[in-house]
Amino acid sequence: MNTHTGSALPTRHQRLITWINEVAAMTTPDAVVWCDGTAREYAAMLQITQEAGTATPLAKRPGSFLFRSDPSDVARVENRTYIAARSREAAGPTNNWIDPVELKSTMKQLYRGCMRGRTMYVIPFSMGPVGSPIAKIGVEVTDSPYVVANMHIMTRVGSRVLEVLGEDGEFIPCLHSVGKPLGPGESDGGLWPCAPLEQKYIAHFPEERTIWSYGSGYGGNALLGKKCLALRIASVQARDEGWLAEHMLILKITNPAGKSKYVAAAFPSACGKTNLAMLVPTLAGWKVETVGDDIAWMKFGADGRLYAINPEAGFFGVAPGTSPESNPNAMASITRDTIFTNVALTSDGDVWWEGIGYDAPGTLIDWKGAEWVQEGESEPRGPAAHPNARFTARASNCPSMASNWEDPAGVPIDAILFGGRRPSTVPLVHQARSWNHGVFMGSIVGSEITAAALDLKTGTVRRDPFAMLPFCGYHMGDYFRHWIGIGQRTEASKLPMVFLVNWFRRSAKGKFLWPGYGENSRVLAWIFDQCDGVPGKSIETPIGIVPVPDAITPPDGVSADDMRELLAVDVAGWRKELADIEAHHYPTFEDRLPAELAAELAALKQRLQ
Ligand code: GTP
Ligand code: SPV
Ligand code: MN
Repeated sequence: MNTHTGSALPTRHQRLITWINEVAAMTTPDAVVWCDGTAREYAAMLQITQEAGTATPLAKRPGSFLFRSDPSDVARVENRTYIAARSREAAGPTNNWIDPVELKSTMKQLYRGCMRGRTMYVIPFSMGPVGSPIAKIGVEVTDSPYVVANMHIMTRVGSRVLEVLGEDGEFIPCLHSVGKPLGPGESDGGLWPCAPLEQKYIAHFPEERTIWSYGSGYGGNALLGKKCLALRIASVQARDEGWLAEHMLILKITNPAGKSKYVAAAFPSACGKTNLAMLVPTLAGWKVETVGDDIAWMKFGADGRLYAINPEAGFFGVAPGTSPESNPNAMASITRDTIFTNVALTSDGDVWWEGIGYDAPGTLIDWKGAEWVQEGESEPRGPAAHPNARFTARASNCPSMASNWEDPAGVPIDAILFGGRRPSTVPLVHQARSWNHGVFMGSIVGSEITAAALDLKTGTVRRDPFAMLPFCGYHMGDYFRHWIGIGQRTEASKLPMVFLVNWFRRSAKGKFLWPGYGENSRVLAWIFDQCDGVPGKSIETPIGIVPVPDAITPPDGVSADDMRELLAVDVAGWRKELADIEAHHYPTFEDRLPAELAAELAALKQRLQ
């Protein structure tokens, strides 16, 4: 660490220094610290937060800490997230828009003096391996030591980034404040600092490639390399430069013969990316390894294929539902050096959450800091862990990482999966007939809303095209067009095959028909063979290519009837689906909806007659 006042600056990048000075003049912190990314600095952040009473060390997990956020600051806030492009049209119908000049003036008033009583940290970070040609550099300014520690895990932070930046390299300025200035002698009193909802702004200025975030300390609102830079800003750059920045996991799958393929999959928030990326196959002889669990940047290689890299260095994973049974690799990743947020605390200094695989050991402290016991309570109480409770863990601690996960050249993608939580209509798996049909599939994805966004009603199905609804930095109709265009830039045989999957079909009684998790390897194996053109495994149907009845062996507990239901083409359901897309979804994009997608919709309607 390097204090602004004491020693020399760690950079001679004049634009960066000028920006930092401007921000400091506006926000008036007590001190400015340039982060160097060292283990010592990480330890110092945890020391500071421990002393402030916001971090609790976990006796059972070395180097690990629990944070409890303010109950109002537990997830992304989509209706406070803005794409402040110069024109409303550029942000499109699916993004919140404010005129950038107006938004800056509003936010500058909030930023004025907002770091009083706090230290301002300057975090130079790289998305992607430091110095690699595909990596992007950001500099996050924040008044939250929690954010500094999380950025250490999620990105590559430190002096090496400044070296690469040199004296005039490109960087994306990311300004963040929790929005809670302190008066003289005032402290946070052990509470998580943040601003009230109506003062929260997660703002993106796509033409300037700048991010301003105010008022929240949580996840994607505050760790600005993730959704803000690597998706919202990067999607704009990707559009301009002919590549893809996507809300996708990346996995490597190896069949019993030792042949490997790479799969990228876009599912909406809290719909199974981390779990699929770390899957332990139940199918004998198959192996899955992890490249990334949330974000993929895909570019064409010299051979005309799409290559993907994971720009992150860690996981910000959903805790509830994570157990040794469902995701042993995640459980192994979080045994040490992990930051837990909004999980429950046990009396012996361990963590607990709903779905961890065993009963709560005695009385817990729940995510709100209150005593909590699992049973025998007369008063109804909420869950011990918030449904969007998260762990922040280093990828390097995850046993399933592929040996080449940091290869700057990326990995060649054989298959792209789309999916979401659909209780009905959408079968377990079906394959697109062509690239454009695959883009159509991505564009119509619907999913039940989860707890990953604070301000939405969980459980209701909404359209979440490409799982990018909250993350696309420009007009979604143009984004669809960009995807169509990607398919025209190379030979069809070099494009990934596209599939739509659904692990979340429910029976009439409301139970999941498919056990999911490791059993999803059965579906991955079918996808693998489809990519290899193995004959006899599939048939054409009106909605696309589906497995023949015996191509996927049902796992234990799934009857032949269940299997038929999982793979059936529900003609009546699809007609309703298409009517909804035609009446409510596609009209949203007006004249920016690519003709190719309107044609796919018409052709599918025709096939379902
Ligand atoms: P974000 O980090 O928000 O982008 O989420 P994600 O897409 O990585 O989702 P994640 O893998 O963390 O899963 C979210 C929730 O879905 C967890 O509670 C999981 O236990 C549950 N889940 C994941 N995979 C499956 C599955 O195959 N079947 C079922 N029924 N639940 C699953
Ligand atoms: C998501 O919501 O898709 C996440 C969590 O991955 S956050 O980082 O908060 O965006
Ligand atoms: Mn995500």
